[in-house]
Order: sequence, then structure tokens, then C-alpha cells
Amino acid sequence: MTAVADLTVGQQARDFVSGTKNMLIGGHWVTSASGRTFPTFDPATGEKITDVAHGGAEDIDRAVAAARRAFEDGPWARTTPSERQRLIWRVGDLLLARAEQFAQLEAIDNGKSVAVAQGVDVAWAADIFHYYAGWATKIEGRTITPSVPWIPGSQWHAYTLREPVGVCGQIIPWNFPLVMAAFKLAPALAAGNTVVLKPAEQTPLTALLLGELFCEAGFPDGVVNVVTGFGDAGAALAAHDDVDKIAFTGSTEVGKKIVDAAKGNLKKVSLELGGKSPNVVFADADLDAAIPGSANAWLFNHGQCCVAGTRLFVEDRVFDEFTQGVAEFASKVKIGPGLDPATQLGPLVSQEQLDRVTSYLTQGLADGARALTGGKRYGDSGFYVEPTVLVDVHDGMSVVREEIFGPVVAAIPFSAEEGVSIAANDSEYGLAAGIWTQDISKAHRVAKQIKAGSVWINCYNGFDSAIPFGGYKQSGWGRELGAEAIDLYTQTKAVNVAL
Ligand code: TXE
Repeated sequence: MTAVADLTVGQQARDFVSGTKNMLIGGHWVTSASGRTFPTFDPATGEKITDVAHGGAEDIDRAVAAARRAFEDGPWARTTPSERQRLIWRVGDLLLARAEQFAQLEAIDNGKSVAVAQGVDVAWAADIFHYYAGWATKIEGRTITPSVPWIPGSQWHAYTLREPVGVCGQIIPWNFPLVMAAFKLAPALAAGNTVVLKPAEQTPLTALLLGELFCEAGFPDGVVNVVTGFGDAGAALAAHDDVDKIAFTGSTEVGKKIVDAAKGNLKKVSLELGGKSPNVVFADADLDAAIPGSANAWLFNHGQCCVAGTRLFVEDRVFDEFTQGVAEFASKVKIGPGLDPATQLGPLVSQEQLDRVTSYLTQGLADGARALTGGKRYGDSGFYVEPTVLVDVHDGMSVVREEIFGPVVAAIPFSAEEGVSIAANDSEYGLAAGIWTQDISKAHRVAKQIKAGSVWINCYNGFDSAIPFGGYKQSGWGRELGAEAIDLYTQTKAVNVAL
């Protein structure tokens, strides 16, 4: 293991990656049915961290069978809401107790800053488990008094039960590996489901460590299964006839494949997909706040955020001053490996993402865009890209229309409130949006006009476990977090009683 700098990775994280990692099926740590493994890499150096079990369709079958047994026959089916609450809460506590180990593994596997990994990713994942622990005891049905005018004299009574959906497949991406696992596992378990989780092939480590916490917390065997593998394992999970629900976060392209795969047994589907989010800055905004806020809107997590504010609309009166300010902010961020706590911008997750982002830059510049700062790969080792502010762009350019998923923003001037809402909505996506102005009436008017699942006013990237999150248009189906995620993981039964 050469990729992990000797002085910066603690013993626990070092021990965790000291051998090949097996996957969790039915409460046991097992090799893949094929016996194959795949390497996971440190994006700061491109070197291998360790090998991980290469799960495929046969392993998905085994995991789904274990999840089905746990759902139908295991002690989980008889676990009370308050017992579920205690178990889920314990996972949050264990995460906090091992925050440093999780943060270091996230930093070496994903490339993000260890400080952000600990302060944001681990802290928030723990909060999500604590938040949904509370929900386990609060999932309730309704009583309904029916009118039945067509049966004179009859009386009856009706009530609803909120029941778990069953076996849930959950496929997650690599940009927030631990947080994405928490988004999906916590509400599913609060509602009493069992789960087969398929982490992204680029970042399997923290999902596996999380699997250990479920065992340590005392979850019955088979309630949480973690199968590491590639898209074929995800496809097998999405198509599996004994899976009742599939939840996916990733590209819109694969989201459409999930919908197709789910048709066989019409399993429930929820999707959180790509974005090309508008961030609208009016001339009357507090520019001292809006400049760093708008820069971080696309720099956070190195631009590998589905909500990244990558279409920066700036009122023409302040366009030059504002974009210069954002470019200056971006040019000063400290670029480096995730393990350096001072790092503000780490490497992209993989060679593939580096190639994807740099090819967008090459295309954008060839199409006539001008880089106020950045514009190319940073250095010649590791998967780094310079933070890039593009101006002189127009609607037809791929850098304006497509999700780049790197530290790149396209800045576009506008002159009127009416026009900017139309321009902001001119996208196949609708995940998020930002609005900066000191005119509160204008802020709320524009918030209403923009077609997006999250709108931030005078801030960006504001998330909370209790606030629903998801997309309009091709950014997805359903809402995660908050009470809404409980809806995704329950189904309603109406019981009708003749009195
Ligand atoms: O995503 P994929 P990739 C976007 C972003 C990025 C692009 C490509 O624009 O540049 O997608 O990233 C699993 N059936 N987002 O290729 O392929 C895969 O193993 C079932 C936005 O990494 O969508 C992984 O676990 N599963 C996004 C997960 O899907 C399949 C976050 C995501 O991989 C599958 C990540 C298949 N046929 C990328 N093929 C966001 N919304 O935050 C792959 N997978």
C-alpha cells in the first residue's frame, strides 16, 4: 500500500485497508462468487489502496435472498419501532466515535479534503442516522370515517397502516460515498425494510466500514447487505424480481436504464440524478457575500456535486466586477491531496472523470468560451483540474448545457428578472438553484418561477437531514431526506371494517 502517506493516515484506517476487503452478505464477510477482486485507487496519486471483492449477479442473488429471509422470517420483522430507533441511533454514535477513520478513508478513496470529510460527510451521515432513528417511532397511519351513502344504514370504519416496502436495492455514487449510503439506508431501516447496498466501484471503502458498524450495532443478519462491484452488479439489482424497491443516485443516463430494468416486476423506483443548476446574482445583492458564496457553489467537492451552481447568471451591470471576483477567489483556493487538512480543492475521483472534465474544457474553449482563470488539468500527477471560470459562452455550448462534474462554471450576463427565470429554466435538469438579492419580494418571486427541487436564497448548498431533496424534470423522481423519504420506503394499506 504505497498510496497512503505514512504520517497522515491513522492506524485504524491503515489496518482497514491492509488486506483484500470482502463484502457483507447475510451477516457474513464473504468473497465474491467468482473469487474475483478489483483495485480501488487514491485519486491524489493514482496508486492502488487495496483490493475489493468484485461482486456480480450471483452475489446480488445471494444478498437479495439474505435480505428477503431477514425481511420475512428474521427477528427484524418482529423488531419494534423503538428497538429500530435504538439500533439506528447506535450507528450514528458509532460513526461519530470512528469519525477520524471514516474521514481518512473517504479522503484517500474519493480525494476530498479530510477536514471536509470529517466536518461535513461524517458529521452529516451521523446526523442522518440520528434523525431517522427518531422517525422509526413516528410512522403512523390515519383513521377515516367513510360516508358510504349508497348502502343505507350500514356503518363501517377504516384505517391505514404504513408498512415497509420490503427488500430495497440501493445504488449509490462516488461523490459523497458515506453520505449517500446514509441518505438511503437510514429511512429504509427506520421504516422496517431490508437493504442490499451497491456502492460505487470508485469508492467502496466507507460503505464497507459502515457495514461493520451495522454488525457492531446489533442489526440482525441480512438486514443490511453490502455488495461491492460495477455497473453490472447494479443492473442485476435493479432488474431483480425479488427486489421491491430500487433507489438510485447517479447519472441521468443510468437512471433511465434503472427505470427500464425495474419494469420486470414494476418495483418502486426513486432517482436522484444529474443537474446543471442556475445560480442567479442580481446587482442589488450583497456582493461581498455573493462572490465567495457563488464560487463555493461550484467549487465545493471539486465540482463533483449534483447541485453544483454551474450556470452563473449575473446581472449585466455588475457582470465584469462579479466574475472577476469569483475568478480571483477560485484562483486562490489551495489545491492538493485530500489528506492535507489545508486542501480546499482535491483531485477528481478517477482518470475517467479527469478525461471527461478536461475534454469539456477543450471543447468549450474551442467553441469560443474564454477562461478568466483555469482552463486545463492542474499538474501532471493525480487527477486535478484547475478551477475554471468561463465567460463569452452561449446557449448551444456543451459547457453551458451538460453536467461537467468538475470545478468549472459558465458565467452568463442577464438584464431583466423575467428573462433570467426563463434562461435558468432552459435546461433538461431541475435539481437546484441559487438566488442572490437584497430585495426579498424579488427573491421569492424568482424562487417560485424556477423549476428546481431546492432553491437557496442568499446562500448555496444549504442542506439539512429534515429538508426534502430531489429533482424536477430529468433530475429525478421522488424526494430524499425529511419526512418525504419515509414515504419512499413505506406503502399504505387501507383496512376497511364493517361495524
Ligand atoms: O455515474 P454512474 P458515473 C453524473 C456526473 C458524472 C456522470 C458519470 O455527471 O460525470 O454521472 O459518472 C452504478 N445499472 N453523476 O459513470 O454510471 C455504478 O456502479 C445499475 C451525478 O460514475 O451513473 C455506480 O454505483 N447501476 C451523480 C452508480 O451507478 C449502474 C453522482 C453511479 O454511476 C449501472 C455521480 C447500470 N446499468 C455521477 N451502470 C449525482 N446525481 O450526484 C452504473 N451503475
